Amino acid sequence: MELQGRRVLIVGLGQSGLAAARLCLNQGAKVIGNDSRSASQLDPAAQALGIELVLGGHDNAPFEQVDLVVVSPGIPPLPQLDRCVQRGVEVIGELELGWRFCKAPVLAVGGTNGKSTTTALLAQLLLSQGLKVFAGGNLGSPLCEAVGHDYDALVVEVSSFQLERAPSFQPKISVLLNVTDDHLDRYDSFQHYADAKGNAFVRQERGDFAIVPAGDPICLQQALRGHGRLIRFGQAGAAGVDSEIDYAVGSVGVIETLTGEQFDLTRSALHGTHNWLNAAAAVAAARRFGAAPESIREGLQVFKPLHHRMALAGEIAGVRYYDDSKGTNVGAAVTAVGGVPESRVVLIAGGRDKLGSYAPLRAALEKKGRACVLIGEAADKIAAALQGAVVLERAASMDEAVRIAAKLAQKGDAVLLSPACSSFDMFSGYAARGDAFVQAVKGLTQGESS
Ligand code: UMA
Repeated sequence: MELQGRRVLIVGLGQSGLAAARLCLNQGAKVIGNDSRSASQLDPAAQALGIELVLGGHDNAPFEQVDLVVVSPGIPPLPQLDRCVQRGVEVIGELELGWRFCKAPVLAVGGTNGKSTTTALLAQLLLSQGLKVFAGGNLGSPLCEAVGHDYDALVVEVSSFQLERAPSFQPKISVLLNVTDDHLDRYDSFQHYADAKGNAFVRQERGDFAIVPAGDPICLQQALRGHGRLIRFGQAGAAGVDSEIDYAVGSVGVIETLTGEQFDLTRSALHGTHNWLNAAAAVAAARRFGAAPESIREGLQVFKPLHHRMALAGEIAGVRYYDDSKGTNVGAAVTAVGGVPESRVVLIAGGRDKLGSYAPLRAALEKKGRACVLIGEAADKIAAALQGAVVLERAASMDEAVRIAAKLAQKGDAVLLSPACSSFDMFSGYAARGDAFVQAVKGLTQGESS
C-alpha cells in the first residue's frame, strides 16, 4: 500500500488512532486526526503528533476529501463512514492498516471470552520456541505498532470491532474460542456480531489453519466461511464430537490426538476447565505454527496469568476474593461463577449494560450463588432477571459492594467480581474497576487488623 503524499483521516485518537497516525506519518502521508473529545480532553500524545486536528465531534471532519479513512475500533458505525464508502473513499480499521504493512505471519485469536489469556499464552509458547514475538491487538498494543520491527510471529487478539473493516486480513492461523452475547449495543443482531468475529477466517487459504471448538456450530459456521484447514479442540470424552477433536483436554492437560503428545497443565498457573480449553487452543495454534513439544511444555510452565482475569485478590476470614473485572459480558460472568473452586459465590455484578440477556447468569447463580451485590447502571435490569434466585443487595461504590459482599459471604465461600457489564459508567476501564476491587479488599484486611 502506497501512502506517500496521500491524505489520511484517522477517526478516534486513542491507542489505535495514535498508532495508525504514526504509521501513516512514517509512510509519508498527510494525516488529519478527528475525535469527539475536545482539545483539553484529548490524549496529549495526539497533540504532540503535530498533525491537523478536528476535535469536538465528527461533523466537521473532511471525510470525503481524503484518500483513506482509518477508524479506531471503538468508533460506532457513523453515517459519515457509509457516505465515504458510497463515494469511493476507502474506509479501513486500524487492524487492516497494520496488516497491510506487517511482514511476519499473523496468528489471530478471537472469541467472546478467553481471548486475552489465550493470546498471551500462545505468545509465551512461541517465545519459548525462541521466536521473536509481538503480542497485541485488542490485548493492548495495536497491530500498527508492530510495523517496522523484525518479528517472527505476530500474535494478535482480535475483537469484533477490529474485524469489522478488515477486508484483506488473512491470518496464517485463526482461532475462534467461543461466541456468546456481547456488544449487542453495537450490533443489531447476534448473527452480525458473530459474523464480525468470523471475518478473521474469510480470506484464509488452504495453507492456513482455522482453529475452533469441537461441537460448536456457531464457530464452525464462521470457520467455514474461509478455506483454512479445520483444527478442533475440546473436552476428551465429549459426547458426539470426540472423534473430531484434534487437541483434547483430559484429566492432566492437553493431548494431541494425532501423535499422542501430552502437555501437562496440572503444574501450570491455568485454573478451571475454561482455561484448559483455552490452553488446548493455544497449543493447537503453536503446534500448527511449528513449535516443538518441549518448547510448549516449557511455555506452559512459565506462563503467568493476566491481571483482572480470575486473579486471587486476597483471603479474609476463610473467604477468597477473586478479581475477574475482565468479565465484561454475561458469558464471562457465567463461566467465572462456574469456574471458582468454592461451592458458594457472592457475586459483584453490574456496570454499563450491553443489551444482552442476564438469564444465563440466573441459572449459574441458582446453582452456586449465595448472593449478588449489584452496582452501576445495569443494576435494575440485572435485579429483574435475578429476582428470587439469590439474595440481592445494591451498592453505590466498589468499596460499599465489597463491604456488603464480605458480610453476606460465609466461611469457605468466594466473593467474585465478574460484572457481566462494561465499566464505563463508573470507571475509566475494566482495569481501574479491578484495581478498585483489589483496594477495597485490602481495605477489609486493614479494617480486620485494626
Ligand atoms: N471516540 C470518538 N468518537 C466516538 C467514540 C470514541 O471520537 O464515537 C474516540 C474517543 O474519544 C477516544 C478514541 O475514540 O479518543 C478511543 O478509541 P477506541 O475506543 O477505539 O479505543 P483505543 O484506545 O483505540 O483502544 C482500542 C480498543 N478499544 C475498543 O475496542 C473500545 C482496546 O480494547 C484495545 O486494547 C486498543 O484499541 C489496542 O488495540 C479494549 C476493549 O474494551 C480493551 N475492547 C473491547 C472488548 O475487549 O470487549 C472490544
